Amino acid sequence: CSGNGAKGTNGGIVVPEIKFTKLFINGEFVDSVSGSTFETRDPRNGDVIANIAEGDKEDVDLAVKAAREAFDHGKWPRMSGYERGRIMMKFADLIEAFIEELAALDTLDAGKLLSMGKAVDIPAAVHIIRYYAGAADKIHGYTLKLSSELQGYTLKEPIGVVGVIIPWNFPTTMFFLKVSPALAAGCTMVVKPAEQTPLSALYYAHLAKLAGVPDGVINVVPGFGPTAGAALSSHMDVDSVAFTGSAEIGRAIMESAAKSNLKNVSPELGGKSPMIVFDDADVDMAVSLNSLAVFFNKGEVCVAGSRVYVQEGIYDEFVKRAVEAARSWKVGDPFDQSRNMGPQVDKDQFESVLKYIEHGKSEGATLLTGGKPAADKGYYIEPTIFVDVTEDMKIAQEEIFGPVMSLMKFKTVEEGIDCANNTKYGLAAGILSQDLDLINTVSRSIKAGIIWVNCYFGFDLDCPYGGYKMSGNCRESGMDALDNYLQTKSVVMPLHNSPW
Ligand code: TXE
Repeated sequence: CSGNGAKGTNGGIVVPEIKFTKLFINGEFVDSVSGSTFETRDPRNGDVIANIAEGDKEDVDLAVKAAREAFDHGKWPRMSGYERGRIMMKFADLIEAFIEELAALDTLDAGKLLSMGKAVDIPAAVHIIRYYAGAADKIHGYTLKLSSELQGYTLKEPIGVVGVIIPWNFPTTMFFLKVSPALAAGCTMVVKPAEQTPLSALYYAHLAKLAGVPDGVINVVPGFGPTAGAALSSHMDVDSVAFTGSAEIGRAIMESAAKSNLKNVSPELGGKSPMIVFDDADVDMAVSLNSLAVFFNKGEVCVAGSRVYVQEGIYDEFVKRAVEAARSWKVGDPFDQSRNMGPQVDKDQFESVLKYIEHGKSEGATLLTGGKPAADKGYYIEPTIFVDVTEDMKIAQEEIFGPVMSLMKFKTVEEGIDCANNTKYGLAAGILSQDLDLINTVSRSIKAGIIWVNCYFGFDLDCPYGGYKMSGNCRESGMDALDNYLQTKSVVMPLHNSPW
């Protein structure tokens, strides 16, 4: 096999061949029971890329049956952690071999920059699998001394069949942040990729099989949320759902879980993360970090630092420089290495972002730059900055998930902290200052799962990450993520051979 699955060129741009369009159930690519398909579209122009088999309840039933069988009677949960880890390492090697093609698939399907896919997304996926492959043989319980009459130990057992429901903004990273710890724990799974971005997940199913992951362990059922997704979250034979997406759907999934078999749900939800820039911050650094925090991946990032609070002493200077920085982004074809911002993922998202921009204007915020589509066709939007934003405006409170920054001024440290916490979300926050006392005070006062000080997107796989408040209640990344896929069993016995 070669890693180059190029289909052809399009104005010098190499687009990948689409090899996998069917559901992947029990180790085979199959049509959906109904025979239905849905279109996945190219956000650069709205053209159809491929017709994908559309999974529905019957297909989810078949996939869950395969995953149940693989969990209850198959090799995967029973083999040693070391063996699971070896197969996972091979899976990672295969992904590395196909990096060009895999990065191009996410570019085509999600409008993500090809250069970032090759440099960050796909290498990160490889790293994630290898990290959890290394953890697979280090999952263990502990001994319990208990009372003078009893002793015991705990076992960490895989939670069972996992429903993995993922979004479209990081189709590859989201897949592996959930699938890798689930594999290491010994779980089996049914993955429902987002309807906007099914292509790479199907490719990963194929590579998993090549690597030796037994049939039934990873099943992939593309389809829509209210049908395939809802069938998974309400399924009586699914033991847990790992979900990343909106808070609204997170709530619906938790309701389905509660109304069916009370399955565990690990939700990673939306955000409206603040960046607080204090008077003593290095303005050059603050402006460039802030621009990256909001506009990276065209703002389709759950931890995007979209609410920017700047202390009054540097506010005017900051605003001027932030506008220059916003205008320096090169919006255009994500396959083109000279561009650094691609299109929004689809028409719905494009229209939703433009609607938020209209809300901002009608609610009285001042548009300083951007605010319009950036091309005649495709879903490109100009990097946009609003000032004169008040706390009660929609653009200050709701997750826009697009390249839109709200800039606000504050006076005192207390005011900065109060504003930053004035949100239903609590995923991330950024603090820019040189004063260690101030940094320590503020980082302990912000209600968010990760605080970045004088940096942003400082992700390291070993660092757990997740939400406070309505941003969710689980942790991904790091060893903590394994807890989402394990349960603890206590085994207790008498210390002496005395009757109990
Ligand atoms: O998300 P959904 P959408 C936020 C972001 C964005 C908004 C809407 O603000 O603008 O959500 O995006 C599946 N039962 N985030 O509509 O609907 C769906 O098929 C089970 C934040 O795309 O939450 C997809 O696979 N599943 C975010 C996944 O849920 C259902 C990432 C996410 O879709 C379902 C994405 C149902 N009833 C959007 N309905 C983040 N936290 O990173 C939908 N789904």
